[in-house]
Amino acid sequence: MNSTISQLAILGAAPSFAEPLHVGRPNIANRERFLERTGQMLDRNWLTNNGPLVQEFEQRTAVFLGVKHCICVCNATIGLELTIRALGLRGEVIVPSYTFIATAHALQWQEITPVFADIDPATHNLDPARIERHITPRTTAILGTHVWGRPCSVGALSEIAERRGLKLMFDAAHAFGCSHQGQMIGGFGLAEVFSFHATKFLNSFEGGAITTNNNELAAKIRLMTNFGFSGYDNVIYIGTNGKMTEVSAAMGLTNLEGIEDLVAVNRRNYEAYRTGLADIPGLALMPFDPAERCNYQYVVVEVEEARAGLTRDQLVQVLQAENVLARKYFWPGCHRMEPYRSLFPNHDLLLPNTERVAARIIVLPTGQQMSAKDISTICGITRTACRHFQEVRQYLRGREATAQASGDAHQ
Ligand code: T4K
Repeated sequence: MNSTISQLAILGAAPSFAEPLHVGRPNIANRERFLERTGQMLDRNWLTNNGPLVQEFEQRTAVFLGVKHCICVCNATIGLELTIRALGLRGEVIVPSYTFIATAHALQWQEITPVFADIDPATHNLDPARIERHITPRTTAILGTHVWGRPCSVGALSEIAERRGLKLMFDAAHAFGCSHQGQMIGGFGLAEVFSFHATKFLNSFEGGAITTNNNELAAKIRLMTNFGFSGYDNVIYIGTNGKMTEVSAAMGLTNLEGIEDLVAVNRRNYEAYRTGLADIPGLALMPFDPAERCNYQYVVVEVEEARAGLTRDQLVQVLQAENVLARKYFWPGCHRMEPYRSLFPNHDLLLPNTERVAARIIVLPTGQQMSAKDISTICGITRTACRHFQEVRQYLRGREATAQASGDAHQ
């Protein structure tokens, strides 16, 4: 759908959408099945602590991913913390800054220093060529994030880890249902950690899973998830409460059963965006490898100001005025947030690609909430705003000047 400049909400028209369109609206595959499972759970009166639904979810997830072990947890942040501790990581760990803050915090929380390495601007994942310069005698591991569900350069990272005597694990929070060279993400490195947060491709309200092919590690993590208990009255490790509840597993299982439908919806939306944005100069929709399995959960657009006419931030303002709550993940990068900004004040100099990508990315709404018409409207707004970029820029500059003047007047 094409709109005209007079229809842009940023210039005073009514917003195109009466209700906000969010990035991260939860997907629910089959409400009736979920309620049925929840009813059975209440009848059993078994609500948490390794109940039958958690056990079933773990088994079916392990089969789906082709891994030996799956341990469900209450969220991926705790999952990362548990895995980091179970692997005995210390000192420094190399991570991307272009990731959600939880990746870095899971280390810092345990007084391990996250050392931020730059990304490959084409993949948004750790660039293997930029890792070795950060290795010091204190480095114990590499922690890669499969950003947007696109796999890290697993082979190259494994080679570096092996040659330099480092451990390798992955934050796979975005990557449930995605593959790398035909193998499902979940079995790479020593362990991988998925998020089943409400906003994720497969949600269990809050939740996550640690997957590994290592028997010893799995056994250790399983005990640590339950305070370190080994049977009644016997604690053998420091542990925490990382357990998933039964109601979360009921949602997770139901969504796992409906996973092909969830992918189909996301894929349909992704293709609609691809068609709708194709002819807008300066906007590049991030591609997925058609040879791999992919969950299409993130619709990621890179904005090149010189060709689009608008900056990423200006385009976000245009969309938000229309009630399209586009997001700037992962702006401004972990290294520009506390405590890392204070710990490493000049780290931006080492992360030129992170800085550049973080300043150019917009994530658009997808999932079951979106219709083809909604997406066509969003693409129409975007095209109109870019076509009339001079008027939009002028208006935004005027608005900023007014805000500045009224701020000054109040001082
Ligand atoms: N590693 C990576 C790479 C991650 O991306 C994440 C989480 C983690 C680790 C840690 O996983 P968990 O510990 O969370 O399992 C959101 C999510 O809270 C977070 O899980 C996610 N990454 C991150 C990318 O996005 P926010 O602060 O942007 O969330 P928020 O509250 O703004 O929600 C996003 C949008 O979703 C909102 O506009 C409203 C909508 N929404 C949200 C919820 C929760 C709904 O419509 N319904 C809902 O129930 O972090």
